[in-house]
Amino acid sequence: MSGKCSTGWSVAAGLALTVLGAVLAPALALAEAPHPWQMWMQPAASPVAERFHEFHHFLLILITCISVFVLALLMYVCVRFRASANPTPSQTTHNTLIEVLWTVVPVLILVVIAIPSFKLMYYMDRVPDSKMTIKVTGHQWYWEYNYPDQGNFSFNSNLLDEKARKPDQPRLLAVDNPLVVPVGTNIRVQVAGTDVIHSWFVPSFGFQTYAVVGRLNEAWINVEKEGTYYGECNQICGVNHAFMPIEVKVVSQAAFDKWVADAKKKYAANPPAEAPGANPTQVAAAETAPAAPPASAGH
Ligand SMILES: [Cu+2]
Repeated sequence: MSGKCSTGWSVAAGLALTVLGAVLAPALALAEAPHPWQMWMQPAASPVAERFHEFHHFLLILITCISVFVLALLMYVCVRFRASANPTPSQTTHNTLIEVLWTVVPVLILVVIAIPSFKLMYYMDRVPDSKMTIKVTGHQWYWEYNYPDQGNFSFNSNLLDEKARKPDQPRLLAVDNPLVVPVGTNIRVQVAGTDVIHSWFVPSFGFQTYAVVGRLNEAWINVEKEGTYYGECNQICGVNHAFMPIEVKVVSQAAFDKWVADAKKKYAANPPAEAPGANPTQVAAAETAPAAPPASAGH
């Protein structure tokens, strides 16, 4: 299968999937959350997610071609060489040309897959010219968000109580304090954990990074459209694993600046409760600034 052909097909398939998605998802304009009977993936909202989708379509075409080819070969052999049509079977045991081909061709296919795969892996790993950093900390069972570049304030983000939920807020996805980020900005997202392994997963951002105790994992987002995006912890982390959703509000820079001014006051007056065990925010601060005073023992 030539590269040109596969690119053409993956573009065509991508278009077909997009049209199908648009037909199936009329309720939520460019849905940022999963919805009933959804097929395919949530629409891409970041450059990384767009590349994920392209790579997925390319692989889907490739594996479909391989499966159809193998199925056709099998069917041909079953029919052409069945006992009644071929009473005296061939005694051939070796064919050098075919053996070389069935070794070399799969290797070449793997190389064709590996090159864009590695390119994508490095692309999602390297934060291009980040304008700000957000620190995400997984707790049993909620997320803590920290804004080191905006005065280092932090807050906890918990599943919204059913009684507090408004009709337009999705059940089990809406939270009390969503993460707020500016639109169209390269944002470095650092992810850590305090108790067990969690995973910060927002499908439309193409972002899924493990929150591991004692480690600081990193990836980046640049959300192209304002809106509310939802995700979930996707590493089984205990009894309330299903109840630590992620809500991200993507707003204009001006709205973000205003939100930061308000949030600084709101969360300074009411800082997040200290989780049992090490607080990785303090660990990270101590690592970057060795002269920092030791963390105070209480509030
Ligand atoms: Cu979790």
